[in-house]
Amino acid sequence: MRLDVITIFPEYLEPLNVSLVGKARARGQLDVRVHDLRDWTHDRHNTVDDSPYGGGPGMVMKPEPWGEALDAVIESGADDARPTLVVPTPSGVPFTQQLAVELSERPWLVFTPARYEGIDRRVMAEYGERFDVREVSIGDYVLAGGEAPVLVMVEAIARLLPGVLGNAESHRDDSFAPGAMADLLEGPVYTKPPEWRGHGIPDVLISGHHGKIARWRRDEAFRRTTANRPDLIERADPASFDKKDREI
Ligand code: 6GU
Repeated sequence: MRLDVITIFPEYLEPLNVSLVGKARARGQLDVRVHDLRDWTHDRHNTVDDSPYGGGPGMVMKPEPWGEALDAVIESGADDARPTLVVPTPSGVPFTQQLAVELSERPWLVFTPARYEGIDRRVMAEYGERFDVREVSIGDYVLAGGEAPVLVMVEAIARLLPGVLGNAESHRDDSFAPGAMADLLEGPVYTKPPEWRGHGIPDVLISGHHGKIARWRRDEAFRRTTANRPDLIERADPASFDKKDREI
């Protein structure tokens, strides 16, 4: 998969050299290219923003540098290659595991993290005529720019690519993954030592009884979801819960 990021803070994307994403790049599973938007400005001050039409606080990112940057990045691909444009904005659709899966199946993503009050609307209109443009938010809070959301989205997407996670089964029980535990958050986990600062581990986990362990994990997942995300229980298909869940 190819990923391009166009930003006025290329150094903000340095974490893409680390850990899972960094290793995927080193192995050639991910081709990540970070570009400085100011490379496509032509004035002495490398201006990327201006005051909003209609007045109001803050500044708006000018369309011309984004147009030149996007044209150059898109032209650097194969003749008929069409990237999906991912535009981080608190006004976008929610970034969910489902959207991460969908984006992980695309061959080429171009991220356009903005600062200030966002990018002149005409940029999305122009590229929306020829490409799939997705405006995406990572949650109901406002950040100073889209760079941190790009790090979040790239990590969620990269770990879904074939061969990137060491153990393909690691996806299986993810909170929000489809399957038997769909609609439930993951429950607690334990490792050695068996006693730490006076805290033991649940006996069932060393019982060797796989059926009882599965039931315990499901009960814990149900308990945690009820406590932390009652909205997920409300929204779930009632048929996905069995009689024992309801006893919790
Ligand atoms: Cl994608 N951008 C900004 N600036 N703030 C956000 C966001 C994105 N998602 C949630 N808050």
